[in-house]
Amino acid sequence: EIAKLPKETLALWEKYGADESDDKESFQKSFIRHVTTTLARSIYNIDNFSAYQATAHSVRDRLIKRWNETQQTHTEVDSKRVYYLSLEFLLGRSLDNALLNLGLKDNYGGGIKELGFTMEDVLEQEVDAALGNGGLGRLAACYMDSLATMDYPAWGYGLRYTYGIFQQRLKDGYQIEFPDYWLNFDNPWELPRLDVVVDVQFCGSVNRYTDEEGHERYAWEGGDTLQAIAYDVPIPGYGTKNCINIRLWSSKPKRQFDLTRFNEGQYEQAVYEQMQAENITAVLYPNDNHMVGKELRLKQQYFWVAASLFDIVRRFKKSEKPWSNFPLQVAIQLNDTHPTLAIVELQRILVDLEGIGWDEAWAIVTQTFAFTNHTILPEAMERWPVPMIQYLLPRHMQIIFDINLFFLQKVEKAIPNNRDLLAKLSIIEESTPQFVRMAHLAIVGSHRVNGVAALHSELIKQTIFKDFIQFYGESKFENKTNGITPRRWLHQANPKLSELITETLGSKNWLKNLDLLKGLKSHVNNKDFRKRWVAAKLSNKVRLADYIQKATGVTVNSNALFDVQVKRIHEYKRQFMNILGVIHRYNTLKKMTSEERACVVHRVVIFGGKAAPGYYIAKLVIKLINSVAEVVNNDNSIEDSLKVVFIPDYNVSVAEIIIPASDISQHISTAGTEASGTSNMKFVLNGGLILGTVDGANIEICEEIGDDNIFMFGNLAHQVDDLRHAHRYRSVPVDPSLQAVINDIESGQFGDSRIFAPLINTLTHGKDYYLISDDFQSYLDTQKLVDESYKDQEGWTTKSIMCSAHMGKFSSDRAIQEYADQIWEIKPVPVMTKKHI
Ligand code: NTF
Repeated sequence: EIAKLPKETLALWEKYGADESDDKESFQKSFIRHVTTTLARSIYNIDNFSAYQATAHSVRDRLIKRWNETQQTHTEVDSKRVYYLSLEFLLGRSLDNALLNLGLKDNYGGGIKELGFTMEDVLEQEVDAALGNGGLGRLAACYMDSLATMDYPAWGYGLRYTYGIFQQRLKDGYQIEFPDYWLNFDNPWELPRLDVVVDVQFCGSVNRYTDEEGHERYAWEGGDTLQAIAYDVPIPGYGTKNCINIRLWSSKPKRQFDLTRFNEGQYEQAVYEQMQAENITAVLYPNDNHMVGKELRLKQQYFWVAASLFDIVRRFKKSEKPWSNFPLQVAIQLNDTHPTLAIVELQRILVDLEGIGWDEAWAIVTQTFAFTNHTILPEAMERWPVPMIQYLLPRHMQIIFDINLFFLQKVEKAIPNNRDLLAKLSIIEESTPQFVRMAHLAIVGSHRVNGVAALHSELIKQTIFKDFIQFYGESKFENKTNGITPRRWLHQANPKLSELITETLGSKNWLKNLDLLKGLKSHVNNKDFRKRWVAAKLSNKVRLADYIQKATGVTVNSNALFDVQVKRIHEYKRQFMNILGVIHRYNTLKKMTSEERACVVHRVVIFGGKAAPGYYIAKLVIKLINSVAEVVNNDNSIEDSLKVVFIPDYNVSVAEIIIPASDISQHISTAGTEASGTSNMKFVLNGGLILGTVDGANIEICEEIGDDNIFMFGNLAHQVDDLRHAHRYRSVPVDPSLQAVINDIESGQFGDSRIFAPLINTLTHGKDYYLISDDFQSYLDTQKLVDESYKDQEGWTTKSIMCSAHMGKFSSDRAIQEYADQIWEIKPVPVMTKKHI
């Protein structure tokens, strides 16, 4: 239609649509324009927050340009796209990241200074976008950064929660939760697409009919209809024009008012229904590695999946290609089982709405989807009661039964007369009521299944998915070791070290090719380089010490060894073992003479992380940490040799301060329980050492950096079952040091011991499911080794440098490259710079 416009009109678009430039003066102009027009303020009433908003809007203008050009290019080229379906995107702050990825930081930093602000203060104003719990959500965010940076045609799909992960505060050492109303002020990082609206149906009934060609068909009719509204979040790549999109759906009632009800005087009822509709995307479920079977959560999942698939199918249909081309144009990645209903929804669209035969439709579906598993913990496996699905999604439940029937028929044919196997493989768990096993549905409906670290990918084949190997063989199951984006987790979070690396290697290329870090090895003996390496770490520690002072009131010495464990609080992650070890250390220090104490390495033990609000034992661990901290930090007799802090409200922004400042970080999950871990990668990339178990990605990190540069301990995954079995025959822990620590707690050394009884109980009476007792001595011994190594500061510096230098593998660019080549079969599409018409 553009062709029909008069020449003069086209000329105007071209003239005024030119890029706003990225120089300092252009920024200052746009800053002042946003202050006076967007914010309706003036030089007389502008504070740091308004300065943040004006800067953000100026960046947003430039992001939108790139975003538009990217989408236009993708539409024109129309090559295969990947859609990353994730119920969580833990993006954190956007301004600094956008400034760095767009290459605007220096000009904007200088520009804002002249306008009377500092970039640091301005950046501090932004609230985190915290639409995720932990590793799974942050992984999705890192993957979007890599997809954008590597020019892949990719979209993310998620939900726009009104409340992200709760804010954590501490009261008397206990966690209390506060709602995270992050949209309180305007959010410059989203583009509301009030025109992109999708109807989503719930409940109703299924009616059978015969179509004109005499085929039996099913129609899903009646029930309630809600609307999904799109909000687009631009994700800029680093050093490229490419800027991809995360589309987040928000729920709205279909009509503003139910007019009949309104007229009948049922005003309250009409408003109530409106509220019900808005409820769906109101809040992120705050559980990590744990399933809670709430109906509202299932509604969230379907609402999100239905809107996203409608959008994907609509985009595909525009190209007017035949349906058989769908898997050649579309790859859909399922981030855990949360979006598994997408498999059923696509089959429904193809069979019920498009009239495609079942088998042909199913071939399209299975070639389109791939599934990532992120946990083997049994309590995290999603299972939904059949009656609940039947009520909310009656047609989907029928389709699930059919998928299962045809699948089990194939199994029976391939492996006859094995009823036991059929029961184990079935998508339906034959309990009362019946349950749908979402992981089974995800495996059956995908062409590829992957775990997130080498050990984890092996373990899923030997445990939870073992029976599927019998039918499919091994080739459907593979490994894609997780990765992290070096842009946020080194360049942005650790500017001093980033600068040193760039200077030393002679270019910034390492930011797009992390393997280049190995070039640091030849500088490891260079005095000046080492000095600057140590100085960068120290300045990061000073920055963290300041933060700790502000957040907790505790003063810590930046020259002490910083020992960090920050992650969600969970029994399998064993923060409990860490604090038990701290008690052991404290009581050892107390028994020493002043002279003996003068020789020990001073430590600051730093904890951070949220416990799910309903996870009683995890919350008690937080209380114990704080009770121990209270006693230790106020005991002058140990002369500053030990400090313990719990940093409240751990989130992405806090992680950016903590991670670069760590000397040693703890990744001490019971072997075989942590699928991968990704913060382990972030610490080592920043020159921090690891104290860890032989679990998840720790193993691969050890392979890369060498076992001289990591402290590993504890029992191995293959020993866990036997050890657990052995527990049944004992009433107290086997380890004497552990028993001594338990006695200390029970003596009341850290306050009323009755509070901690339920926690101590998890270790005794044949339980200790996470093997704290079995690993305790090995843990203490290895801690001693850490102290000894730290005394040799030169040796430590060498380890620190070697750690960073060998971390190339753990770039999310490497992970995304593997997914793109081996699962999605997509190619980069560089953005064509367009005229503005
Ligand atoms: C988490 N899983 C795992 O617990 C981590 O080990 C892993 O690094 C991340 O996924 C990312 O792969 C989950 O959060 C969930 F939901 F699967 F339990």
